Amino acid sequence: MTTGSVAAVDLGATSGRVIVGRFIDGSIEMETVGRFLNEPIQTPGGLQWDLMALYRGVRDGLREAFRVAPDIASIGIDSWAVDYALLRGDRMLGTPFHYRDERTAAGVEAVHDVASFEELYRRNGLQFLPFNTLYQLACEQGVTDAADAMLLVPDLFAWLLTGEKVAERTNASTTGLLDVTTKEWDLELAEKLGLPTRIFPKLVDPGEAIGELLPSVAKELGGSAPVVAVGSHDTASAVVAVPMKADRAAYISCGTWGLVGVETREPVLTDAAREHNFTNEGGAFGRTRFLHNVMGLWLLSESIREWERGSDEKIDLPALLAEAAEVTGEIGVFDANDPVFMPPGDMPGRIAQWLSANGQPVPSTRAEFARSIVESLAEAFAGAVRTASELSGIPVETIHIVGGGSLNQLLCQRTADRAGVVVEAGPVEATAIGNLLVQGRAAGYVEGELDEMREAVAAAFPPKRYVPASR
Ligand code: LRH
Repeated sequence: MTTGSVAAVDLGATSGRVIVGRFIDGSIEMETVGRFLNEPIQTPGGLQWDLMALYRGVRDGLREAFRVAPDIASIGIDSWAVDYALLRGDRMLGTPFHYRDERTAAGVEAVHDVASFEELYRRNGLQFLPFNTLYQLACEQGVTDAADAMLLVPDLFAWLLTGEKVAERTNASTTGLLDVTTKEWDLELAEKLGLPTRIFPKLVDPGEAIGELLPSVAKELGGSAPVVAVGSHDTASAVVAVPMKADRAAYISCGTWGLVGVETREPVLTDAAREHNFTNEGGAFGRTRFLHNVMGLWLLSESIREWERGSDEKIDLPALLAEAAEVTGEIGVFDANDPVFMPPGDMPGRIAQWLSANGQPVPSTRAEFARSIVESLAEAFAGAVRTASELSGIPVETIHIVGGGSLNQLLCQRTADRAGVVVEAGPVEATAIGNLLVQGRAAGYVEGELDEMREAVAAAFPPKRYVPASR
């Protein structure tokens, strides 16, 4: 059988969607049946996700999915990485924190007192990011003591829908507590950090069934289907759908973050990889996502939020980018990897301060700020591609940009120019497509291995080509 439908729940840092994918003899059609905002909330305890609002959006979307496609074979859920809720039995012990909450500095210190970054890298292969789950958990001693399970965000939704508690492996690889070699929980490290080993649920791989919808949920949604694990880390799903030849290409999954790297068969755990702060995250189909986190479109969206604050004005992004493309004269380029840009707040102010402190021209108009952001991202992307290639030994003939950033023509062109490599842009919906493909394969609607799936993506969503200006 090669015809059938599945539903993808794709949760991003600013919005969530539910998408029905129909596989018809090798081709794939997508219909967005639910869309909702993701609006984190500052509480006295810190910056937190509005989990119940998201869950309402997920349920409304799935209800619509069952209405338009009553026979969906499965549901797959992906979201941003690292964040979690702790549970005791069937009670959540608090609302998940946002990874941009600044409480983790103390956690970093506590963890590094017990295990150096060198030791951690040998064990988990992860780049240092202050919000990696292990640092967050280190801030929550009293709560972890009371908990009997930790569920990452997509697994949390799977539990809400099915009652089953599991940990999908690609996302578990972002916690810092998964052994990069065995791909099992590193319980020895957990014990060393004073974390109860009982909180780490059974690991499942993309394609594995998690469970049927709870009867009460099925009744409310007007249908039933199993929840199936996908690359539940959104970046893992996106990389599945990069239409690349992995032995000679790099990818940039560009949304809130720019995840820049290559796909390898084995982790790269050299001193040089550690020194360049490159990560080895688990990919679907047993691959490794060897990449670096660059700040991404967050720089732009957070600037826009600042400009719109306190007024009714809505900034038109395409118009702003068109103006940015016309900016002439010297443009300041800042380090898009600088952690100073991580927390929410006045982004243009921080950019201006960085540029002025580093003797660079400071933008004076919004278009100039936008151009400075695009140039700085393109520079950071080009640098990270070069480093990924050197560290992995993979020659990069093409850079694929997928996700929202693939629609930003100025960014695609300037990345091609600064890297001196052809950029192929799209698909914009890579994450949802990767989610759907893994489910389609599990259901028997999609045939072939990863390479063939990527060829099918390229045929269904032909990428847009950007040739470097110097060529
Ligand atoms: C992108 C992403 C990224 C993580 C970050 C927390 O959405 O999952 O891969 O590093 O969010």
